[in-house]
Amino acid sequence: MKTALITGITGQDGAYLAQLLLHKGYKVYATYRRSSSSSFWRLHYLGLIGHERLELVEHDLLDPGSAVRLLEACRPSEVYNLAAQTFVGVSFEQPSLTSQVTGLAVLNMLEAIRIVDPDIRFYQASSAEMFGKAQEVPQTEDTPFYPRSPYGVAKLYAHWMTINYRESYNIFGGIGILFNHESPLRGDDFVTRKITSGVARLSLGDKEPLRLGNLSAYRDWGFAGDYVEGIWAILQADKPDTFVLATNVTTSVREFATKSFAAAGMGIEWHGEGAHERGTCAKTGRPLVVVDRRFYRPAEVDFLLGNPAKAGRILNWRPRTSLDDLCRMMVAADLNRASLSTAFSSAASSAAPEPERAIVHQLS
Ligand code: NDP
Ligand code: GDR
Repeated sequence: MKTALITGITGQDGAYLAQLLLHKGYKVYATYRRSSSSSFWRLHYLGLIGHERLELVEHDLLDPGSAVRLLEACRPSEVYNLAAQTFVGVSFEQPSLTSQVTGLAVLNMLEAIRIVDPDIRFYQASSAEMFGKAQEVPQTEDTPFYPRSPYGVAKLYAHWMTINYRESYNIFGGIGILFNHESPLRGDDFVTRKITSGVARLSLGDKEPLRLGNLSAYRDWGFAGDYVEGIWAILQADKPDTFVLATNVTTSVREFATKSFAAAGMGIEWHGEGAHERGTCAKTGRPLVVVDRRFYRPAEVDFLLGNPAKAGRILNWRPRTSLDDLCRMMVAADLNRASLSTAFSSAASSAAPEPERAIVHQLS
């Protein structure tokens, strides 16, 4: 039985990847960090809590020694390094923390692999944010980098460090440069989920319009469930290499919102420009979206479009979910949640949530 270690199990990709690896028969160790309110809602959503081959272990990226102990205890053949400070906007407010968690911590894991077992295959979650002010369209594995946020800079450090360990110590460092990928399990501060949960709320009668930042940014959005298959394939390749995973379709935030409202049966009309732009209901004229400058970033990544041809050729990986299907899937999930929570609060139920920590194992 193959053994994998996933860092960042409480995140979107960690949950989908754990599901995939368990389905493939792996024993999976998956890390989460200690906090007063650790949430495994994504694992609950996918029905993975209590799986006999899934073991949850505490690990904080900022403690270098614990990476060595983690590998000694789990003895994985593959490490998928997904944990990071992933919010680009937050990285402007917490640049130093982001540099440590998203950048330097990757070096800690690479060093731990070099010390404990250099045959471990290592996956680094690089990001399209490294292209930033994109130097060519579409972006490929050969496009020069120009990061525009502390997050992008930290990811670039980790990216080059992984290549450096590949070349210096022959460590199998597989890298995916992933473009934005979304799902019903996406964190609700990211723009897609913020939009689909707002659409659900507004379509159920809430009056408060959705407040968004830059509507004119373009992103290449795919479905996270497709992307974790590519992540796995990167570590099964004959040699360690770097791959872009993307859909080769780019869409503005405004258009994503239009599609999402349409998925809930609502038409939206756009008026004005820039910070004065707003979206109103095509039928009633009530405000649905307003622009709020608080969500603008000090430096923006205006346009991302990835070419995944290399992944198609070498890994036989292709995205399968269209953006329209993704929008429909996310809106349907958020409508379901919103209706459930309305029903739940109107029943005034005070049922205590399941004590999640009880099912967590500690490594001895
Ligand atoms: P999420 O934000 O959903 O998950 C991030 C994970 O990292 C969470 O489990 C979080 O734990 C954990 N984490 C954060 N800080 C620490 C820390 N100090 N110690 C231990 N764990 C920590 O991210 P995604 O699943 O979307 O992304 C997975 C990876 O892929 C990330 O590295 C991201 O940068 C990268 N990526 C993602 C893309 C996307 O579109 N989703 C695109 C390109 C790259 P907690 O729940 O406790 O906060
Ligand atoms: P991104 O995703 O920064 O691309 O990083 P995000 O969804 O946060 O932003 C996408 C674009 O939407 C614009 N935007 C808003 N963004 C947020 N979060 N909230 C808003 O209200 C809003 N209004 C407009 C942003 O300015 C931006 O242009 C994601 C993360 O998953 C990273 O970890 C990952 O590396 C990259 O994708 C690829």
